Amino acid sequence: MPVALRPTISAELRDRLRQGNRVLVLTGAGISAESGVPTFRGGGNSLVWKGMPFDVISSAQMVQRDLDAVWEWFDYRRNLLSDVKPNPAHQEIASWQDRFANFGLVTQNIDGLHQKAGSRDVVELHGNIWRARCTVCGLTRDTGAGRPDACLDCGDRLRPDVVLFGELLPAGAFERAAQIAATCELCFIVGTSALVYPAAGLPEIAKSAGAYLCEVNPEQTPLTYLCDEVLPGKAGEVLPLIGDAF
Ligand code: BJW
Ligand code: ZN
Repeated sequence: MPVALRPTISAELRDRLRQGNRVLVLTGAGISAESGVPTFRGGGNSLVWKGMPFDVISSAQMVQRDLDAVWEWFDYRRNLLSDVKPNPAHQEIASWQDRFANFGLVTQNIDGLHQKAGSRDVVELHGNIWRARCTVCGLTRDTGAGRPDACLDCGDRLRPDVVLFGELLPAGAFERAAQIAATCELCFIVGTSALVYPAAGLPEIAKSAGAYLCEVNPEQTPLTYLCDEVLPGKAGEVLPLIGDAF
């Protein structure tokens, strides 16, 4: 039977974890994979809905063309997420906010699992599936499993408060993330294919500012070559190992 190898955390990373104050964690869909949330790309588990690839249905054009179809897609996704719980990777990261003087968590995920695990001040680059936004006045409201009807202010149509392809990120979100990246000493990149911009540019900002980059992912990504340390494996297994190393 094959023996599962645990990735080795270098002495350098251990030192940096013990001495570092300014830490950034950037997460993507892979961190929620062990909670049962499908990722977008790779792993044979990519999201396709009614024969449409996710980048077609999750696009600015589709909101213009067929908002009902977009809602149906997000109803399906909210339903998938309704019983999902944070995994040890979310929990480990939540504990880091009290271990480092300056800790920043930036996520591309819309599932809210970091907050469920206890993380505060999460920078959500791509919005949140549990919120809806008015297509006219921009007012947002929380949404549960059911679909909210109309804007409570102007009565116009709501849409999911998520960032689709071809749409701008929420005002200030990337700027906040870039500021954390530009001032961090240690940057963890967890469970992202690093294909979607501008999120994928954050580790490059951190690297240019002199940070030590560490990637946690079972697969290689376009950022792997840039990283100082690569810990191959599942986030739910590797993150707790990192937590035990300092
Ligand atoms: C595990 C694991 C385990 C598995 N443990 N790991 C520069 C160059 C080229 C294009 C652009 C550019 N700048 C902007 C663009 C356009 C576009 C873009 O980036 N396109 C590229 C794909 C080519 N970007 C945008 O449109 C953005 N807007 C923007 O830039 O505005 C300005 C603008 C406006 C108009 C025109 C042009 C520019 C917005 C991007 C919004 C992305 N939205 C989505 C959908 C959200 C809603 C929904 O959920 O439907 O966000 S797309 C999707 O991808 C989702 C994710 O947040 C995002 C990133 O995916 P992520 O998280 O990396 O997941 P995966 O599935 O790709 O990877 C999972 C990884 O986990 C893998 O590596 C696995 O190996 C790993 N893994 N199990 C650890 N257990
Ligand atoms: Zn409104």
